[in-house]
Amino acid sequence: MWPTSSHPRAFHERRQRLVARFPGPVLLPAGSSRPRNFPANRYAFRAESHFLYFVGRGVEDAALLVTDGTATLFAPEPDPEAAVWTGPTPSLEQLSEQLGLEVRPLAELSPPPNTATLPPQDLPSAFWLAELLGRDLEAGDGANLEGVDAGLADAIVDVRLRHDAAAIAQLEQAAVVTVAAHRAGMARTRPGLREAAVRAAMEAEIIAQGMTTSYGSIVTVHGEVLHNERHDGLLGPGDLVLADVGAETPEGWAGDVTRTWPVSGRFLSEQRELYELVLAAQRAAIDAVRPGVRYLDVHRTAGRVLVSGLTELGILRGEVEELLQRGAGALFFPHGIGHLLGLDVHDMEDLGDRAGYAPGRERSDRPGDRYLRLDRDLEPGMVVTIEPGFYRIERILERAEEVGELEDALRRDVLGKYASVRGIRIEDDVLVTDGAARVLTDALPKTADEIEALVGA
Ligand SMILES: [Mn+2]
Repeated sequence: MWPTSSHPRAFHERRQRLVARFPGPVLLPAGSSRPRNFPANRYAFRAESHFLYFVGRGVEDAALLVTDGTATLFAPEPDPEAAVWTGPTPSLEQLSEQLGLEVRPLAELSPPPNTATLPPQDLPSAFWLAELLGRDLEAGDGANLEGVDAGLADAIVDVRLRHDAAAIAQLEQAAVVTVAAHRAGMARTRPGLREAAVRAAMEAEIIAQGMTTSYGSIVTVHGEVLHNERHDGLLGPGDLVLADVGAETPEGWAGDVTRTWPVSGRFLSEQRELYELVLAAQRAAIDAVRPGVRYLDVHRTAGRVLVSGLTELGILRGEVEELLQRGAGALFFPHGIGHLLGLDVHDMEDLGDRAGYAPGRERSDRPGDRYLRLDRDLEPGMVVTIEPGFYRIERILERAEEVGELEDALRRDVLGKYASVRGIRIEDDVLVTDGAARVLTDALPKTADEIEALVGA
């Protein structure tokens, strides 16, 4: 699938929705590309998500000003010299036509007093913005906003929280390519390869279809390292590969999917038992995704299935509700059930918990719950990930201060039989509708039998 763009009308409507909630003035910077090691060698430019949401295209060093209900894009004039190196860039008139938006030279930008903004992620843009607005701004400090900026952040969260039709179409495109990447990864897998070869097969699919990855790919036989960034491990015949890989559309919308599969193409029986338990937890959590349901309860639904299953397997002993009360689930599932998904893989996490947590709700300090990135009542149009896991994490299981009084509930002899499992996670992208949830990444199989048929095939 070669990605298609949203109609300019979608961005006009988004700007109107912002103006209705926050009269302005508002200035949203696109940001700058960041140098790798010297100024001319740069990472690929990826615009600030808030800018992309209202403009639709990353225009480097540009800024969107919305004042008196009117939006104007201020953009650098194309440098004729740069055309030699980077090819022709559209004139400001052409840009205006393509975006359906008034475009003026950046040099003319003069924001009115008390203009609200959101801190960009890169340092030079933050300096530029601070000077332009005559006040302090720190790059990436969106979690600590005050005054007019906090009002703008709340308005933007309210606009971006529920996705419009154009956004859902983008997320669907990201999902199609993400699914293709996972199929390619499963097909490429065989014993003796390095993790990097599987990662390459997955990312090749994403690049070949005109997209980029939406975050650093996790492709590892050490799934117990939750955000493993290494790809140098060898695939052993008895290993499970955990791949958490997502595609991003040119408009910036993310896919975020995890699958876990056996290198040999056949799950060992203990691997299959735990795989099916994680899958049952995932399905129960997806079934719980309905409008009005509190996301914390979706998280707890998955935890209940996991703990109940672990008592049936004999890994935990005790009464399920009591084990849950005591936090036993977090021994093997220490992270949250998922997060918001949109332009950011953790959507609007640049604004801290302002997006993920409903007003009046705060992070719990309980093990497991404390890493939950979202605790709102679900509403139609929200897209969330559902990603329970089971991990044998030495750092947790081998430390008395982590296990604590749960030692009596933990049957280490039984757990020892599951040594062939280091980490299992199953993740899909789920749209909240008026009724049952719609799984955007449903085309990617996840039963143990289906997965076996795809590996090495
Ligand atoms: Mn995720």
